[in-house]
Amino acid sequence: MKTLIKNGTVVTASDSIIADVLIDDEKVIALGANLPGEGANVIDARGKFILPGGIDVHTHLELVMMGTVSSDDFYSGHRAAAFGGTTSHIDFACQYKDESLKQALDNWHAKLQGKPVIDYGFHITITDPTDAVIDEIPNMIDEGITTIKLLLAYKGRLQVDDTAMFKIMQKAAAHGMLTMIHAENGDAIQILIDQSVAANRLSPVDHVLTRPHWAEAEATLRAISLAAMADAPVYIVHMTCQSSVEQLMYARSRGLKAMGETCPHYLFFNLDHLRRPDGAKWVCSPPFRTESDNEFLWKSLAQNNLQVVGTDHCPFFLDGTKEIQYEDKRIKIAGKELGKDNFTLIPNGVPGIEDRMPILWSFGVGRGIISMNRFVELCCTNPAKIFGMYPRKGTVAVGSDADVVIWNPNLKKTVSVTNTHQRTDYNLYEGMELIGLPEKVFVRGNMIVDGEKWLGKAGQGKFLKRAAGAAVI
Ligand code: DUC
Ligand code: ZN
Ligand code: ZN
Repeated sequence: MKTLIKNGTVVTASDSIIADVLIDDEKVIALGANLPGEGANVIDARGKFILPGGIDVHTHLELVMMGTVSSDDFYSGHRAAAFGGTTSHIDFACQYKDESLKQALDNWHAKLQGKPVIDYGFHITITDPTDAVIDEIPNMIDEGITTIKLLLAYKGRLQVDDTAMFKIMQKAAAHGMLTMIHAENGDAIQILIDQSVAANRLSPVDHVLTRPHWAEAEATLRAISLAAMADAPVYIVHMTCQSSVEQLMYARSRGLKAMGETCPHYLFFNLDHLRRPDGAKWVCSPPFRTESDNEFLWKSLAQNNLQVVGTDHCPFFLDGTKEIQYEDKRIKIAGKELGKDNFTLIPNGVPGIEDRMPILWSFGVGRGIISMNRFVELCCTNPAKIFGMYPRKGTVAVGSDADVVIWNPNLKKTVSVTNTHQRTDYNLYEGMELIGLPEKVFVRGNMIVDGEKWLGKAGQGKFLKRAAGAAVI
């Protein structure tokens, strides 16, 4: 089956050119002027942009945590992603105590049975780093897993120590794998949490106050320094503030193989949001900082001091005692109300898999902070390059998978939980005005979103085996 998209402007990380795009089956087979349309479904994209499908390298779908589960599963999360222009994502297969990496991976593959609509991969999160587990790391490459995630926070649950971090970075680097770090000092944070609880300071804003930006700055520099000693590439996930990004800038100015990601919510919100009556909405880790940090992150994206925008999509209902309607089902999942009297019990995480590209387009490209090409680089191309999927994913080029978004720069929407598709009961960006939205979305040549129409089918998404030895940007 052929599709010809005519007269649009193809936007890649480096160029914007008016060209037709010819798709045959799953691939882009030609780009150019006046391509022949015989036998093809022809779509006129005049006045619109043709972008590579977005890649979100940081998501947590149906993640069991804090007495509940993140409320988007591998079907609803994919549906929401697609409506926002994202056609691939990488989730985290988490190895828990006494499990092998292979067992963890099998558990995550099993969760997806019959559900995926967009393409997906996994990072492996190591939380029980025994010697046997560290020896198992290279085997992951045959499974298509080339990235390892470590958390330096969540003491007693997920946190690993410096011995493990260093050994894992060495092992990963020796096999061309990338180590990703959740950088917060979990030891200091746990003391601050204990002190806050003992003093009866239990409200949502205390979540922020017990996780200071210094905890992030310290852990960022520590991770980068160990990576330097291990001669390993390192990627710091969800960076929130000037003090940690400055550590990354220092490392990069010294030629270290260090890269960083931020998420859209860290560009907009600050600790005052946690003081609101619905403050639990905004509880995620690392937490929101200040308006000055928001501005610093925007600048960092523009100046390539950060390389990727992911989402850390990990939604929870604000009031999980009430059902919502999702497609043809009534859904009720315990959420943030679990911590209504104690911030330490509020499930950490916010939605964003659908919001990422529309929000970044309207407030980044729309305000002239980043160009369209930089937008593509941050949301599509750099993720594909850093995570071993380029040029199959992350660009519009002959031979690439036909993951394509027809982006209409004139479409407008006021964001609301009622006109977005993430399976939860609120949207962080409620009321914000967007100009420029995805109109048609293709995954490997199949149109899965057409305006408001959902054409995706559970099961059509494919597992992405990723390559080791990927680029350091
Ligand atoms: N932070 C969150 O807010 N949720 C999931 C995991 C994480 O690190
Ligand atoms: Zn994290
Ligand atoms: Zn995360």
